[in-house]
Amino acid sequence: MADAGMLRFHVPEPEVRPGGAPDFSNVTIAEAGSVPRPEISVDPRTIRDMAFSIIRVLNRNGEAVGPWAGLLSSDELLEGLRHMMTLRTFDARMQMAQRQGKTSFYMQHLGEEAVSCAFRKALAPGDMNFPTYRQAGLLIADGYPMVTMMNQIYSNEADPLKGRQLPIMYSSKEHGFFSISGNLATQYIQAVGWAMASAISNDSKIAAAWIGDGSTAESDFHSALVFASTYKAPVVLNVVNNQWAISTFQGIARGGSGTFAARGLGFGIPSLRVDGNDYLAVHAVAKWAAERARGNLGPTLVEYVTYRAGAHSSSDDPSAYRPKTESDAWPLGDPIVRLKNHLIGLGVWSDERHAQAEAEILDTVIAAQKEAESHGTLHAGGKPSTRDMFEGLYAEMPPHLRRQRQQAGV
Ligand SMILES: Cc1ncc(C[n+]2csc(CCOP(=O)(O)OP(=O)(O)O)c2C)c(N)n1
Ligand SMILES: [Mg+2]
Repeated sequence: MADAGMLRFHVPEPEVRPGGAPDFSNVTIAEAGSVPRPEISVDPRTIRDMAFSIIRVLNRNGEAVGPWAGLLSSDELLEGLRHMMTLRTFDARMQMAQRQGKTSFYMQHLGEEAVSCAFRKALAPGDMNFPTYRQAGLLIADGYPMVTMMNQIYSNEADPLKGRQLPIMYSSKEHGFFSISGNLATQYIQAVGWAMASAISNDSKIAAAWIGDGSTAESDFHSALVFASTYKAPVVLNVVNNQWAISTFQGIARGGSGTFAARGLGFGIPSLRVDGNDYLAVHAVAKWAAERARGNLGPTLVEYVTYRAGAHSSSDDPSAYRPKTESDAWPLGDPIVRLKNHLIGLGVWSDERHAQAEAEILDTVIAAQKEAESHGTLHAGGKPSTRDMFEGLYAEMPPHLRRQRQQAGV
């Protein structure tokens, strides 16, 4: 019974703090293959329970089971494995480069590689992602050159963005990767607006919005859902729940809604949760949502349940706010290990081939790094020219900028 009288302020607390034993007993995980796969034209009111379950394809034995399985050939899965391994190796090298002072900043994807790598494969050419800083797999899986990514990280003379963006904030229209903005949640309103424009102009391209668990607390997230829902915008609304927003646990932004997917229900948006560490499940759900968008059926909200195994960024030390062994206790495992085991089970992969692929990928990443470093790093070698700072923004440069350029003597 509620007690009247003195009010108490409620602040959600994580299950454990540093020094405690990791505890994920509150994470309820559906058995692989147990969640049905509805038709894309399903009435959203009949699938509300999907916002509280987790769609999974790979079971504990590494087998692909259930109605969401069977979409990808073994060659496509081998390619997916290579993309995730490449992203992980790229991250490790760039994290090291940051420690060596070759760049000021880096952000890793450790443990979350399946989300962006598998999602990319559900899109068509011309579709547009509005990503955050933790979806570089969208570029890797689309064949964007790693050297170009590194040039951007080093802000060197070959940086396509000419040193004007924070390292890792890439941009590539050709690869459907809208310029990353550090202002989180802006991606949601922009993606929905872009999708609405695509529909208004009777185009066939769809948009994908990206946000982390913590950033769903921003009002942009909620405004975007209003527009997406009202105008049935052709957009996939992705929420990457990696359990943490820097040092803030996901319970703060989630509040009382139970899950992040459940946020979509009040808007009548079909809302699904998926095992974000299961390459096959991520791809299958992304495909389902993309088909709905392309078929004029409107938006879908997808929550990827995953875990940020690494630090938030090169400026962060997670041991200050969570147990050191928490990532080992994460019940959904590691996305690379799980796909590797699945492929071994299919008889198309082996531990030996995996080790060989790791070595080959490392060679490729190091070769790309050497090439990028020949164009300069943060403190050494070539830099973008000061003149570049004034270019590329206005078709006709306004007088005040012309004056500033003159003052700079460029
Ligand atoms: C609008 C806005 N507020 C605050 C920040 C500072 N900030 C940068 S990352 C971050 C945490 C975001 O967490 P989450 O959305 O869960 O994404 P994740 O880093 O876990 O991928 C915050 C608060 C920001 N970049 N933009
Ligand atoms: Mg997060």
